[in-house]
Amino acid sequence: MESGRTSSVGNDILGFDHEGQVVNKPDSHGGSLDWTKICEKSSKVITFIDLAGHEKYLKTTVFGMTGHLPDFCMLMVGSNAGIVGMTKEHLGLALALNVPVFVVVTKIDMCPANILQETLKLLQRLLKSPGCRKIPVLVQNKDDVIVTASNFSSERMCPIFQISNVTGENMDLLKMFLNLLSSRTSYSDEEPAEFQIDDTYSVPGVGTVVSGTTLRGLIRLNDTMLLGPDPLGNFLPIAVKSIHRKRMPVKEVRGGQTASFALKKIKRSSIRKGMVMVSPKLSPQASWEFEAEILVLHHPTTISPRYQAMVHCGSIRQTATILTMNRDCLRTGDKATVHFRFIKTPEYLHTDQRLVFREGRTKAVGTITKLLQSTNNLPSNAKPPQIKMQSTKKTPPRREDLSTAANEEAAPTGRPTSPHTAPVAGEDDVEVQDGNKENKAGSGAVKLPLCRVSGSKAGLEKGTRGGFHPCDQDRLGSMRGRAVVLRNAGAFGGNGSAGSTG
Ligand SMILES: Nc1nc2c(ncn2[C@@H]2O[C@H](COP(=O)(O)OP(=O)(O)OP(=O)(O)O)[C@@H](O)[C@H]2O)c(=O)[nH]1
Ligand SMILES: [Mg+2]
Repeated sequence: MESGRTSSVGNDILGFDHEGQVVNKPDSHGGSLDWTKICEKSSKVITFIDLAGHEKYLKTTVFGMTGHLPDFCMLMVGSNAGIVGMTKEHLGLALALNVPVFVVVTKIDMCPANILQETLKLLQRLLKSPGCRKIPVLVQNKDDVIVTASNFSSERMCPIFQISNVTGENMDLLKMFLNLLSSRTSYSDEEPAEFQIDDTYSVPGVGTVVSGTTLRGLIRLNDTMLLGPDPLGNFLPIAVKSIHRKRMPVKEVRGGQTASFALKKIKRSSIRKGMVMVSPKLSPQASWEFEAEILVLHHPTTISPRYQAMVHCGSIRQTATILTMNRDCLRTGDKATVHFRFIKTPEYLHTDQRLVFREGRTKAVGTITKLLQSTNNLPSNAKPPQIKMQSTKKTPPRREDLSTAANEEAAPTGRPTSPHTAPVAGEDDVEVQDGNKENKAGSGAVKLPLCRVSGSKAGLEKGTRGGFHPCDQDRLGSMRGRAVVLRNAGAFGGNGSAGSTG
């Protein structure tokens, strides 16, 4: 992980061999590690999604948590700094999204004993508070690691590690814990595929590339998917011409995996975060309005109808207005059924999806209970579309017309399709790896991507940091600064209770 103030969603991977030893070794220059080598040698690979600790980047951090399906959250606490505002903020977010949390207290090499004890005391008090209802366990030895790792997914147990990145003290315990964790989610290839887009790129010589997470099902090369919704709520057929995973071309991706797709004949500007690519079997519908059960974690005064705030739901980030609710107004701690309406464009939603509703210091969490206004028709009071799909037709195709549109829009004409279209231009392609070839490891290992990594990321129109492409995260994420998150599809599927940060 890079040091310095993190402002975006970063990535790194940690590989374990069959004996549970970390395979990562810094290269001779002490620089970044080679993902190809890590994956080759590993039985299990954990991906860290590094999120920003600073308040200024909270919006990005919320997106990292809602949009990257973490399995677990590793909350980082500086032992000297103690429990700061953002510690509570990030802990509250993990609780609200039902992501199990473990805490790593760092910098114990430079912390006086009494301050460390004070930090641990406050931390345990916070975790036990009514808003969290966790069972904190100070991990002191290998037995503690085994006990906490085997009970961790229960969500209530919260292991606390005390480490130093400088002396390496207790790092063995943390590594052992990470190796023992297994993914909380399992996926079936039989389900119709859904892929959520969390970023777009224009790659010279390749065209538009979208990156994101496969939420379920299996997507194969040359599959035709429906991309949308556009501002009118329509979905456009699009053929999958190339797939990359961990910067490597693959033939397929499946539930839980991140990937990027090169798309033909579509402008980057017509694709936005929060759009999806789904199997035509789903006959997807976009919703302008939805109903959700929400819990207000914090609001300075009261929330009433016409209140607007940013809704985060999966990779969707859009302002929504409260149209009605089953109470006159909402204060901190209140629960209500609320009818929301997006202000800009309809979105592809599911019932039971978790959402975060926030604006400044106001925060609410909830679960979508009903989809409303789910049609292709523009409601009469809707604003005119602001994003143009690159359709040759004046009117976007209705669903019946999609097959024709598919031929017009998705069939490659002109320039031949490169088998190596990638978010990374000019990289040296290495051996093509079937995305299917996973889980080399035996028992208990997280279902792992076997991946190859190559080359530079020159040519990316949009910058990434730390030498890693944002689409390369998988499974485990790191919220450095304050937390690490492991990917978890269950994070939004769950109905569990939300906690306030107390
Ligand atoms: N002495 C000591 N220094 C540490 C330790 N861990 C990190 N540091 C230093 O603390 C500084 C900040 O580390 P980062 O990893 O960038 O912190 P961060 O939590 O990612 O910060 P944000 O990205 O802003 O959230 C760096 O200078 C590190 O070298 C530790 O265990 N002991
Ligand atoms: Mg950082």
